[in-house]
Amino acid sequence: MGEVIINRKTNETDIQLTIDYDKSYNASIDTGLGFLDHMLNTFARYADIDFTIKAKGDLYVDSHHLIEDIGIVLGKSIRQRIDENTKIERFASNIIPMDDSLILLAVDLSGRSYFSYDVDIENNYVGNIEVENFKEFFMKMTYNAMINLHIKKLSGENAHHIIENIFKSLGLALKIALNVNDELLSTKGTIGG
Ligand SMILES: [Mn+2]
Repeated sequence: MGEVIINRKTNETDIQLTIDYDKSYNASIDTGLGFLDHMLNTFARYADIDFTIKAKGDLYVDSHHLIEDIGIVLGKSIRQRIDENTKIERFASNIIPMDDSLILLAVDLSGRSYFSYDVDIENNYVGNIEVENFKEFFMKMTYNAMINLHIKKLSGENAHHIIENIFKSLGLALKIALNVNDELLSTKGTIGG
């Protein structure tokens, strides 16, 4: 019922994602990138969803394609969930601290894509992953989910904390915004794509 399965295979990546939005937190995550596994687990924990992903990518190139494509697949999953449940809270925002980092995140599951990312991070790498790939992840997720997402770093220096805080904030916001309601919150009459 609440299960959404998205499989995507290209010459660069092979991803199988299953999310059950109606079940509580459970995670089985294997992307071949330790830090990304840690981030997806954080997201699943705070979104409070049952999250299973098995992904392989052309990591001999770098991690760009894999991270980008997981963003696409997660976005498609969110879109499918919204299309199947349009009577939802729709909006959520939070300001969450995590150690030195303070992140403002706001989301509107509107059916219209808009992505704003004001996050400067001094380090170029976190773990063995280029920091810039995470902007790509959130952008592709946003476009494929057809939602409005604003992410702004208010403060913070540690790259691990800043990025983990964003995944945590995103999970917390989506838990609220995807929450099934009894009315369609739109004067237009649709939040479909
Ligand atoms: Mn951590």
